[in-house]
Amino acid sequence: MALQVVFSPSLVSTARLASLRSSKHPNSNTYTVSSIRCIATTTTTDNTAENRRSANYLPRVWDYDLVQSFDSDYNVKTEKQCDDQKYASQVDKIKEDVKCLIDGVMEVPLAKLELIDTVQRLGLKYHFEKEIKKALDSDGNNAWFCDTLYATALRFRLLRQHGYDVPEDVFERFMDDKGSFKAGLCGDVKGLLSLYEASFFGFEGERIIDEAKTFATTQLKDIKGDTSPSLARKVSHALDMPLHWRLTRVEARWFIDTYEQEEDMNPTLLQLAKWWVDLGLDKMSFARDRLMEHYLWCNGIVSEPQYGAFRDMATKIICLITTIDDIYDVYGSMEELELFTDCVDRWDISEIDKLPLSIRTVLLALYNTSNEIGYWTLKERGFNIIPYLSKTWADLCKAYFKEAGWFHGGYKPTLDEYLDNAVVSIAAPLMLFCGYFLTTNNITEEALNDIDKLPSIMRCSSLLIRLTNDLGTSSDELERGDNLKSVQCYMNETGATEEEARAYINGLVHKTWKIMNKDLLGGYPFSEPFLSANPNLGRTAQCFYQYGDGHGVPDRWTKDHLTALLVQPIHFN
Ligand code: 0FV
Ligand code: MN
Ligand code: MN
Ligand code: MN
Ligand code: MN
Repeated sequence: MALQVVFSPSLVSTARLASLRSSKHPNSNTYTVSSIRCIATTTTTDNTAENRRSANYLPRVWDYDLVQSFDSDYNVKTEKQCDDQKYASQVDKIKEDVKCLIDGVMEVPLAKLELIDTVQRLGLKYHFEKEIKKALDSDGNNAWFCDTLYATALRFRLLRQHGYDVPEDVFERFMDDKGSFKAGLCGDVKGLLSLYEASFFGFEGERIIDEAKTFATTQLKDIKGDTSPSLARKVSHALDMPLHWRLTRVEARWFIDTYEQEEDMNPTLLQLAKWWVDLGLDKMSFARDRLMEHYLWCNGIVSEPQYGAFRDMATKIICLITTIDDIYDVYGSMEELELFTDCVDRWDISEIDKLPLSIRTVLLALYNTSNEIGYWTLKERGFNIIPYLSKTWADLCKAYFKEAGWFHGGYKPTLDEYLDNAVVSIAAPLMLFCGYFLTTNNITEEALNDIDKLPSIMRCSSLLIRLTNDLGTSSDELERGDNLKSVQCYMNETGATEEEARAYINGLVHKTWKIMNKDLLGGYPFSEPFLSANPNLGRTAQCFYQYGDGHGVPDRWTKDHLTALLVQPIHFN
């Protein structure tokens, strides 16, 4: 059915519009929003804000200045008149931590040598002279005989650098009878690089060290086999000029950049914090400001190091999702939501001035950010994803709009009717779709068409987040005014108590896992990491919502997870 709604916002009240819609269309499945055209004659303005509801969400718990201070951008912060004292005490704390590490007992002595090397390369040796000397003094000689080439050469280099007269024969056991380095070392790129840097600490007349330099240089110039991009970068940098010959400060600047590219470092997060603050949506008081939590979602969905591009861009998408969800659930009037939905559906920003400033800003952020991601995909993957991305956004907004209509019209759907829409309104299809095109080199129309139909594996994944979200968030949502969620739909439909309804929804979680377990056995034209993104999204949701709303209420277990994973990460490699 095509419905033409022509209204003047100043004349038709939100309530009347809502009741008009719900009385004519008790079953919202019978119309599509795309057929509605709003012709507004006046601009709605922020002045109507007096009537707006608020979700009273808590502010963010993460200080974005602090997140950005993980970067070396100290100057920017002084410009911003940030509190120097705060940074000074942070630096003192970090210095103390590093001193304790260098001073303390480490299970693996090699780890201490690596720490010393890192500190020096970062240009921070002068802070820790005493601790470094003490550590090297007590570094036992017995380790020489059990270590790898990498460790031996690293130890040799550090000791010689600090004035210890280590004999060159520590390398003898890596050589054959003829006095050449063993051929078996040729594939050990890390060891060769370490030997190369060590060989520049030779003395006159040291034959083994001369041989080490020739051998390592020759082998490194001709690396074969798999080398990670960051190791390859280090090799070419070393061949260009050995560490021992480089200016410390210049070297430190280079090393910071390289160190940031290491798999366990987080340049993505620094950039994201800059992006989010620049975008300004963190200032929208009605919406949740949850950058770090959104980044955690993306880490849960695809965690392999090489998919940073997914985590970067999908974090931006979830930031938008959450802000827009709050507009539909709490902030916007029905007529604004209708216009918003229509603009997204037409992927056309020519009418945005009819929206109040705050909502207009969010719409433009959605449009620009999505087009930027589309541009990246075109450039990197040779595929124009924008038509698919805009359709997926439109599907989401239509699902949001349907729920808003239910709420404002007082309509109570059955559980099935609710869930058909709610698997879309939880935004999992959009996130999973991003999980496909941001991790796949050969994007195919076949896969995109399958994804658009929400195949069982994606539906299960979406259902897991929807059900666990409803279990964790619906009490607060209903209190602040929102459509019935699965627990309440079931109660309304069956007369069950809340406790019974929760038990039933929990049973659905178990059932959904069983279906997905089967789906994971195969039959889809999808590959990794997209395949695993589906159960991973369910797992992430269960982590966020295990004890309540770990997304909307960010200061409890979610904060602990973020601290453990991002602020104090354990290195797995
Ligand atoms: C949920 O909030 C929320 F913020 C989501 C779904 C963002 C993260 C989403 C994905 C990783 C897909 P809320 O409980 O307000 O959502 P509903 O749909 O219940 O309004
Ligand atoms: Mn919501
Ligand atoms: Mn919602
Ligand atoms: Mn809602
Ligand atoms: Mn919810």
